[in-house]
Amino acid sequence: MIDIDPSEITPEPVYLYRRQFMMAAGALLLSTAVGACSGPQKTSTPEPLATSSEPTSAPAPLPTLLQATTPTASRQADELGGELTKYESVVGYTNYYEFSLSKEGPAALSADFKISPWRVQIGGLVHKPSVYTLDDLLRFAQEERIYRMRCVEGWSMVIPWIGFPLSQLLEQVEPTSEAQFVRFETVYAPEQMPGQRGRGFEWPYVEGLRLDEALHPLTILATGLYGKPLAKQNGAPVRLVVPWKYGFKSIKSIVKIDLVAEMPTTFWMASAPQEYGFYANVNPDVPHPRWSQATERRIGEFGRRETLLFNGYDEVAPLYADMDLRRFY
Ligand SMILES: Nc1nc2c(c(=O)[nH]1)N[C@H]1C(S)=C(S)[C@@H](COP(=O)(O)O)O[C@H]1N2
Ligand SMILES: [Mo]
Repeated sequence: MIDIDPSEITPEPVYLYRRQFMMAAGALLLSTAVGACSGPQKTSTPEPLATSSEPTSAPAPLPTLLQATTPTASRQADELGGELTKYESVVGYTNYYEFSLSKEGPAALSADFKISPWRVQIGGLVHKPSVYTLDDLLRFAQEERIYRMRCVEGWSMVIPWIGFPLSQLLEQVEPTSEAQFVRFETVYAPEQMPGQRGRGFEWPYVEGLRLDEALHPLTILATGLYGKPLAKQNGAPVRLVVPWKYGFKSIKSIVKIDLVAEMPTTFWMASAPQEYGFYANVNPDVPHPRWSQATERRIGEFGRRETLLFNGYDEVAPLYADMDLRRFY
């Protein structure tokens, strides 16, 4: 459905991680750069790899990100020149309300959170409802994406994610013609997540995208960052990343994805409808009731920077051509 070269997505070269099944060790290797001028043998085409529902005759040893990647990012900045946020900050300053309302709490409080075995159930308005294990998800070619992340609280980071386009997964389950939205759910595990035992929120955390947003090539499911598997406090083992929307849309530790006909009510819409809408596109001209969105603090920098419409990802503007962007959605 979507067949787009990574060089069309970001102006700078994108380095792809590819699975090399012919390698004896089956390790995931850092492959060649794919840039605007790369040759015809480039690696942008997703490999037609087996999914859980398809039998494989000779199962190769499954590579995993744990044995796979380099501990550093392949580049040091985003395409606008913004330096990568330090790894220590990305894993140390987090929002994960299931574990803690503080930024520093989730790292320690998630230490015993069980991320294996892990299953993501995909259903609703699809022709092929499926259950994917984490290894199934890691069969999609993993690539690095350096994205800005802008929290609605007014801070931002630049993070080198590892993951794959959500569109590839959605194409495998074949949404029906009635499907208009995608609904995502975080695991519900109150015995492991102290925040889910408290009151005031409706657990589990739920997020949603319009189907065309979900299929946009910038939208990824992330399984790692900085060349390593995701830390638990960052949403291990698999989370959404939608870089042109406020960070709360990028739901962590996903166990369920449903294609639906109606706009889903998200965790934040249910918890504070006056403060949060469904779309939540980064927009410096539309203030949140408690925070101006005109500027942001880049973690690790002094002073503030101007916030960019769509967080600087102008290519998504056509998705909203019919919407009044000054309205709070
Ligand atoms: N399940 C879940 N997902 C979540 C959150 C959360 O509390 N629970 N916080 C969101 C918010 S507000 C932000 S800004 C990002 C933060 O991602 P990071 O902590 O990995 O930087 O995760 C989002 N995803
Ligand atoms: Mo956030």
